[in-house]
Amino acid sequence: MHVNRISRARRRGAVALTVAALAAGATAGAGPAVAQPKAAPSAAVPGCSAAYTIEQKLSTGTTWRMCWHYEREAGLVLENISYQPPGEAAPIKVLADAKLAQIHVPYDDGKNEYSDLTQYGFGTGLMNMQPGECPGGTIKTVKVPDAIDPAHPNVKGLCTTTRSRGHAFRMQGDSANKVFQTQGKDFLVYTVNQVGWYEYITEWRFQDDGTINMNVGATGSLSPYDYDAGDGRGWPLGKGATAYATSHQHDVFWKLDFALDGSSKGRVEQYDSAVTTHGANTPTNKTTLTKVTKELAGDAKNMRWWRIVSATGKNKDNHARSYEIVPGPTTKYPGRSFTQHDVYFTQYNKCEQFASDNLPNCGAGHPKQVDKWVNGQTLTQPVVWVNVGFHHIARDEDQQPMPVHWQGFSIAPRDVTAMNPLTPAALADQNGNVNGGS
Ligand SMILES: [Cu+2]
Repeated sequence: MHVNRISRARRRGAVALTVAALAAGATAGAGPAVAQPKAAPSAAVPGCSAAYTIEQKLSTGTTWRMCWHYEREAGLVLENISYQPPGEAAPIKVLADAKLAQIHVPYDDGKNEYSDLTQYGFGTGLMNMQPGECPGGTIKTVKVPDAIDPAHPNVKGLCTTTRSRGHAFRMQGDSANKVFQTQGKDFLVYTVNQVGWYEYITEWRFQDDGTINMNVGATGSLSPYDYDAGDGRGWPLGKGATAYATSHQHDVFWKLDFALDGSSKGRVEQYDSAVTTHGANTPTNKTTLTKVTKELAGDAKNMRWWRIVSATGKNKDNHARSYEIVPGPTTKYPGRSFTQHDVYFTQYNKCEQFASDNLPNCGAGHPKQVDKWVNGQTLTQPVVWVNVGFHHIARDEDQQPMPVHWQGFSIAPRDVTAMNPLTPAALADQNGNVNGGS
């Protein structure tokens, strides 16, 4: 997947044609993409001008607001992200800063290991998008620092659009004729970045119920330079068994700086549940809280989860607002110490920007990777790093183009609002123990 720039430049024309052809095909099936006029961004997002404001009110009544900017290595950065569901008078701030923190790609044969963000031009490889790849949305122009093509630093590369996601909820009332149901809507923000032969889709999906999904999808092409016929560390592609695409791993890291209710001083909590088979009648389950007061390298486990709790904000039920980390499917790579854990909570340090191969000069002796930053500091301003791995053993279907393979995770609101943020008016009094049903 990684080649020198000359080969890559030679390849770029062909890739562009392929994308154009795909976009045309998709458009024929789904109808032409229509750019919807958007209301001018309000001044509700502090910290950015109108050009760097993203604001979307979904048809279900929830508004997401944020600022964006673009960095040379990390690519798209989202800041001051807030969520305002129906019934909330003001936006609720969720995140101060959210971005990718590394894509680490070690090959199974031990010959190559890449840091795509910090060494292989992820950020500078921002791709122009065709209208058909941002259906119903708008594509913003991004000025790319040190663009690969210096004559064209302005890339139409940031799509914002909306999508239906099926049922947000369903509940039958007094009779089959009275059904409360809502079809959920998502707000999407995404870019496509080329690294060598691969193209990474970085997608941020903001649901109308407050959930945020972060995913990276790898597509494009397998690298023709990473075929190896003989060492047993690949999978045969093409006719017979002569060309073996070398197996490899994609470890994607995200960095999230929470700022629930505007305060970066959140608390981290870990919950574990233990099931016993020795209950009086049935198995019992006991959930215990462990306060994470010091930096932690955390491992996902059955019946374990974490949340970030607001230091200041409460919902209308007088419960502290929080966001829960919902892990995605992952294949953890044991080969490097920074990939050996699923989540890291570190005390905020402006200099710590990348989960591995950290670029800023943080002073002599300051480690370059996230696992080494976990060294016992008290967590008063936690930064959350999430590692999601995918072991890619290529298959015949990966040619050509390679179907998108996704990896990612979510954060979900826990007690951010006092009830379901999309509760119909007729059910608005059903909070707590609803005696007698509805
Ligand atoms: Cu791959």
